[in-house]
Amino acid sequence: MFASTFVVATAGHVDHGKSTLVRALTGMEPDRWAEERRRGLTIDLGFAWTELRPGMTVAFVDVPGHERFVPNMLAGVGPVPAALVVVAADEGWMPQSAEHLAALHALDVRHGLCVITRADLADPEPARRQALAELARTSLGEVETVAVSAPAGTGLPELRAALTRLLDRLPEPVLAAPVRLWIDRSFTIRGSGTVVTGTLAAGRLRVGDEVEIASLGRTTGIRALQSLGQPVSEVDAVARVAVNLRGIERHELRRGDALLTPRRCQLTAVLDVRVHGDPVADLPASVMLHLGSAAVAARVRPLGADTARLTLAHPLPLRIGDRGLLRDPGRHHISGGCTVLDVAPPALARRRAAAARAAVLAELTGRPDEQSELRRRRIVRRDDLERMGVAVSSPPLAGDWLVEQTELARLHAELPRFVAAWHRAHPLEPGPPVDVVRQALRLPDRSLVHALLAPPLTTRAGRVVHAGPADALPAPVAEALEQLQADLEARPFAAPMTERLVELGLGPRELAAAVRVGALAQLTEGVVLLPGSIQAAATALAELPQPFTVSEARRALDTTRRVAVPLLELLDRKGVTVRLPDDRRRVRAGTR
Ligand SMILES: Nc1nc2c(ncn2[C@@H]2O[C@H](COP(=O)(O)OP(=O)(O)OP(=O)(O)O)[C@@H](O)[C@H]2O)c(=O)[nH]1
Ligand SMILES: [Mg+2]
Repeated sequence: MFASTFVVATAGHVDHGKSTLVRALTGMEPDRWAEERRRGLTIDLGFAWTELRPGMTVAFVDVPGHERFVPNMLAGVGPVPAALVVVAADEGWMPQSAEHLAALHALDVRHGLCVITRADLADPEPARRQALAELARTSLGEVETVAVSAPAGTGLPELRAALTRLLDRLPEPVLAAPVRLWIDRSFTIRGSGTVVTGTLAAGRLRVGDEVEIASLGRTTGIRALQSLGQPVSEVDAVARVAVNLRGIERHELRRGDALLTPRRCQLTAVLDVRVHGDPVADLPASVMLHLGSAAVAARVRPLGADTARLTLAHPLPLRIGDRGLLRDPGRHHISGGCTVLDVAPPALARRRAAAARAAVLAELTGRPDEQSELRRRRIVRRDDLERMGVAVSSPPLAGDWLVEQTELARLHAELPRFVAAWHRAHPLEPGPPVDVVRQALRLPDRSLVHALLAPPLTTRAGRVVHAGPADALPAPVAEALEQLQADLEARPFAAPMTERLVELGLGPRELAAAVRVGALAQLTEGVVLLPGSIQAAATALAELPQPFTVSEARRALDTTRRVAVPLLELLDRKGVTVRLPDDRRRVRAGTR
């Protein structure tokens, strides 16, 4: 058995016996305030519980039926996945029965029971028939019904049995999930400080855990925990919990705030939703969004036929797939439910952006899906996706950066193309700085450039370069090449003489290897230069008055005919220079 407690909210018209029923089932008083008991009217949420069988407890969140207290009712049912719809036998289906059912439907509550109360005052059958017909049209669908009489105690054993069957069908909580505890009450206990209560729907809380307070963006420690009136050191979902927090004043927290596993939930004031219920075009420009135990004013910007952007008066900790309710408080009208599609949507700057956005939203399901999010976001941090409620399984490319597959293929192709183009534009530099590559590929982080590099590209001294041939050659050859590089620093076109090559241990085999990996450019037998020198020669020759003779070229390059003649012939073959009938040459336009 996964969890020992389940939470069920009551619902129904004022005075239909919700609190009386909870009292009869639990022996506890759900009307906590003296004023409630004096007036015989529930004003705020009440909490009570009873063990149905060993190891299975049901906790009730008892809500007020009076239409003035609908916001309190919504805070009660918001975080709870099951409902007990209460209808009095002697009054039958009433306006608040309908409004409460509309709220449950908007919130997509799928598990419930229908209880016909006050069965001692009238035949329960007509009320039962009507209630069942109303419920059948909603997310609750077909439910069991039980008729009870609180004073006589009739029907209570049957109700306990029906509740047991209901709880057996409820989905099991995910204990590994991050905590988001919607606060429904906060109070102070002398000597202990601030205590908040709520329904823990998923995850686990322990004394000593750090929790983030959504509205404050601040973390604090859990000093003590209670569940169902008992002190506990840890508590698993599903549970009613009271959390004693360190260093928090009572006025800093209120209903609608939330305790979170730190850094695991996205706080957002802008979200895109799918609306279920009234057409989006009929929504008022400003509504109340009820979600969890929170109620926050929201501006509505219609996007598609059933999608809209909501801008909240203050941010809430939200995830993809969260279900909320939209209400027009002026008209006392529940407009419908809404499913959160995106908690980090792009800004809509231009008019056309809204239409494009509507097309994107039309495809979204509200089920957090890694591949769908990756496709739209291309590159995203794993933490950010997880904060939105997405379970991530693909490995990050670098750090915690995830890159979508086709985007990855595009980047792998684009990076060498960019580096090659950059080389053409900057022939004398070893390669583009990493940050230049990052910007050109529109990557959010330099670590991604490093991760995208594949041989022969690598980084050296903060630049993307072709893997140095020195990396691929035997150590003695690589060392000899480094010395050669030093020799040629001052006079890059003074090719080493045979004696120097012998001295460096660069025989024909070593030279051939160096040429093969591109570490040396061979002009002719035994005449080698560094590979960059060919491009440098072209650049230098282009600066001469055109056309020029071999001697003029030799002087410009500060070298001898042994090098100048084969070098010019190589440039002729590459099409960099053109040899004229009088043996002079000119640099072809456009090759600089
Ligand atoms: N005869 C009879 N009276 C009942 C029964 N259940 C409730 N009542 C009476 O109905 C009245 C309203 O009961 P409550 O339990 O306060 O109703 P409620 O639904 O909690 O009302 P709100 O919370 O204000 O919406 C009280 O006077 C109860 O004594 C019942 O089974 N039989
Ligand atoms: Mg009541």
